[in-house]
Amino acid sequence: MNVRNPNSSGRSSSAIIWIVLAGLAIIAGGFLIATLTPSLLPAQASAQAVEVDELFRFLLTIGGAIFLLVQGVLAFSVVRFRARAGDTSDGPPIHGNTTLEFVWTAIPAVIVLVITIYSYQVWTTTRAPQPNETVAGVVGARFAWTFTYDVAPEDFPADVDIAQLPENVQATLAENGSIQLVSNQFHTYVGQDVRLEMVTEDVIHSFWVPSMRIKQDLLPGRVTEVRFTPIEPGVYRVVCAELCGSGHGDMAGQIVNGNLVGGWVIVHPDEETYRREFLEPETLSVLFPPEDPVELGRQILASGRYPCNTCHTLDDLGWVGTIGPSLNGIGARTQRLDASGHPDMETYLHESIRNPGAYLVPGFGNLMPQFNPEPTQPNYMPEADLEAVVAYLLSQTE
Ligand code: HEC
Ligand SMILES: [Cu+2]
Repeated sequence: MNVRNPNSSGRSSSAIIWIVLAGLAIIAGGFLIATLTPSLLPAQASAQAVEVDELFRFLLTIGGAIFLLVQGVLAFSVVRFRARAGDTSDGPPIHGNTTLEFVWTAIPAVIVLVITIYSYQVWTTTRAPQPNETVAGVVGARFAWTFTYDVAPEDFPADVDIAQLPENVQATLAENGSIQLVSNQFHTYVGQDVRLEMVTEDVIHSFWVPSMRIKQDLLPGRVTEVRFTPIEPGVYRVVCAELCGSGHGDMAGQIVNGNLVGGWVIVHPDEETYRREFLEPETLSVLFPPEDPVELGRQILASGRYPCNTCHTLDDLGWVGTIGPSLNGIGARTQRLDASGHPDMETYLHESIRNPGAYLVPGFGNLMPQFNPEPTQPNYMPEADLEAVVAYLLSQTE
C-alpha cells in the first residue's frame, strides 16, 4: 500500500529500472576498483606475482562491489528515509523474513566458498615443486640476509677468470668440488625456477620480495622454503617483514653510496647473461680468499656478512652508521690501550669484537653484539674471519 502515491505501478517499474542501473554501476565500480588499485603495486617480476595479483583483483572486484553496494544503500536511505519536519513517529517494526535471511546467508556463503577454492589453488600452484628448480640457502640474522649457492666449476664460462668475483661475494670450494658463493645478493635469471631454503640465526624474520609477491617467515629451529620463477630482469629489494630489532630496516635492500646493501634478488635476462655478468672479470674481485689478511678482512667486511655497517662509520667501505664510534683511523687509536688495559691494538680490536661489553668506548652504551667463535653461538664469527677483520682495521690509520 502506498498512501502518498496512488500511481504505484508506474512507480515500481521505474524503481526496477533504477535498481538494475544501480546494480550495473556497482558491478562496474567493483571492476574499476580492481583495475585501478594494482597500479599502486610494484611491477610483477615473477610468475607467482601474476597469479597472486589475479587473485587479488578478484577479491577487489567482490570487495569493491560490496563496498559500493553498502555505501550506496546507506546514502540512499539517509536521503530517502530521513525524518520529515514534525514527524516524531517511530519507524515500522520489521522482523522475520525467511527469504531475506536465506538469501543474505547463501550469497556470502557462496562467495566465501569460491574465494576459498580459488585461493587454495593459487596457494598450491605458487608453492608446487618444479622439476629443474635451483636451490639456494638463505640465512636471516639480525640484521643481514645471506644467500649461499653452489656453482659447478664447469658452469663457469670458459673466458672467465674464476680467480675473480664481485667484492660482495665470498667463495669457498665445497666438498663436492663445486664453488660455494656467499653473498647478500641472490643472482638468477628469467625462467629459472628457484627454491630458497631459509633458516634464522636468531629471532623470527620474514623474507619478502614485494616485486615477486613472495613472503615467508623464517622460524627458529625450522627450515622454511619459498619458491619463485622470475619473469622480468631487474634488481629487486628483499625486505624483512618481521620487526626483528633496532636494525630491522637495514635488512631491506637499499642503495648506499651506489652500493647495494641489505638483501637483493638480481634477475639477469637469460642464463648466458647471468653467467657472464655475474662472473664478469671487470666487475669481479677475488674468488678464492686473498692471501693478504688486510685484503681478506676488507672483502669480508665489504660483503655485508656482518652487520657492522649498521652502527659504524667507515669511509673506506662507505659505512655511515652512527650508533657506535667511527672506525675511521681505528688502527691508530692507541689512547684505548691504557684505558682498556690491553697491551697492543691487535688485542684491543680482537677483544672489542669478541667481548665488546668488557670495555666501553667513553660516551657509548653497551650496544654492540658480541661476535662469537662457535657456529652454535649467536652472531657466529669464525676466528679466521676475525683475524682478517682485525688486520684490516689495524691498517685503517687515518
Ligand atoms: C648494534 C650496533 C653495533 C654493531 C652491529 C657493531 N658495533 Fe662495534 N661498536 C658499537 C658500539 C655502541 C661501540 C662502542 C661501545 C663499545 O666499546 O662496545 C662499538 C665499538 C667498536 C669498536 C671499538 C671502537 C673504538 O673506537 O675503540 C670496534 C673496533 C668495533 N666496534 C668494531 C665492530 C665490528 C668490526 C663490527 C662488525 C663485526 C661491529 N663493531 C658491529 C656498536 C656496534
Ligand atoms: Cu629481520
